[in-house]
Amino acid sequence: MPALRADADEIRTLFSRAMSDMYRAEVPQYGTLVELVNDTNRETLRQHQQLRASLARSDELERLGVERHGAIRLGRADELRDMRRVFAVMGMHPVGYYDLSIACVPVHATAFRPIDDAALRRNPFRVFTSLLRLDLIEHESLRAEAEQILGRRRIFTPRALELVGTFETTGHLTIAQADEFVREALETFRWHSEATVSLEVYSKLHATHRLIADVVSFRGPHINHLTPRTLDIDAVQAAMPRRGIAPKAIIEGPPRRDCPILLRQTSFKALEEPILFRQANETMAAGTHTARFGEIEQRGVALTPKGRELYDRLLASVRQAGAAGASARDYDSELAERFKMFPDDWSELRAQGLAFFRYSATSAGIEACKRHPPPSSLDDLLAAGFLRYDPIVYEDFLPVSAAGIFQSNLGTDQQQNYAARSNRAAFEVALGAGVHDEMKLYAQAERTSLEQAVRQLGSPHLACRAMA
Ligand code: OOG
Ligand code: NI
Repeated sequence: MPALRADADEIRTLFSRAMSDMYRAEVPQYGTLVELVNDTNRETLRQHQQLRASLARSDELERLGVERHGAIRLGRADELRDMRRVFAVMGMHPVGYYDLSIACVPVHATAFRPIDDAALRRNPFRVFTSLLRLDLIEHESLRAEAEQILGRRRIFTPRALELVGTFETTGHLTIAQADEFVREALETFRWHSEATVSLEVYSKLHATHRLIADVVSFRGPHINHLTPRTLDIDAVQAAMPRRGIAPKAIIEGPPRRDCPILLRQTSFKALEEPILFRQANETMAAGTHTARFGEIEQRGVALTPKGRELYDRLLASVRQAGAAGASARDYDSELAERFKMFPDDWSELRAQGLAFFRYSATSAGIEACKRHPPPSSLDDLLAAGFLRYDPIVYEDFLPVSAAGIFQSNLGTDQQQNYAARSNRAAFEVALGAGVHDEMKLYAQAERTSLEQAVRQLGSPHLACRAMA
């Protein structure tokens, strides 16, 4: 009998569960945060039946409990390439390019995540993956030293890479191989309380940029946070102190709204953890390192390029007004004020082409269309109640927010001035592949849903006309 095959969605779910268990054991505050988020989500769903119904229609209720993202930082181009191969086994592909040099963080990044609707419904696990840019470090001898240290490490176990090879040649893993793969892959993300460098080298790297010390001084890219998805981030932010967690001052992203857009995020401060450093004379020296933190997020509707342009413009105007450096209360009210320009009504968001939606045929529509030919324009179909639309959730990240998350955990004293030097081409060469364009993915999801819905109403010709 042939061995049973594991599908990519199953492997991803196994992996994200294993990662969550590992992080919960290593960082107990993460477990507390997950409990708080689960309690809040339960309460929010109880109070908002419409939200519950909409999430149920988009198959998002099921995924809510397992949904989370993580983040890692890599040091070498070939690490990024192999990471892409490892994530491919779990059905996760690079989407988007994020240049963090704009925020004085010497990395660029992508998000590995599932890309098709069915896979996203099963488990939308994502990993924000940064690659250190040593080219942004001016100090030449330090750059050479960092390169040399990074050059010696192997972040994947030989067996993990072997199983990736099996997947690439046969197109699948058996269930037994998948279990082994998850165990082996997990090793790469584990925390190491022993550094690979001496305390002196660590301090030198740290003085240049804390992030460089974090990437260069260890055997592998420890997962630095795991983020559950909440349905009410303000409620969780307010409740954190009562459970002994101290959140950062402001929530990144758009303000609170009736119709949530994109992504709002907040985090708790990174922990100072004991580390042993390997000294030149082979003795060990005790020190600490601060890298791991907790984060929560609330996801809203994905914006079209037009909507995103408006979001970026409004956010920039708040930050230019200097509110980012002001008190949290000033920042929040300034943000809310400026975003009054952004329609906060589902039908306006749709009519103005600011956000992406998933269409579905209503049962009343299906019944009616059996008796009479349906109206042929999209607006008429909606007005007649034959079609319904629900927001398509934003599955990606936001560079300005990511910069804020990075910085709150690096300490705001570090303000190197890297000119914005986005280098997507170099990133894709390192990755060994192009990154997917998230806008195309959302547009396609919207188009497919409309085609299906219109077909369900019984007229294949309608599809082309409704979309025109
Ligand atoms: C990644 C920070 C970005 C997010 O949610 O925007 C991020 C990091 O600190 O490595 O995770
Ligand atoms: Ni994050």
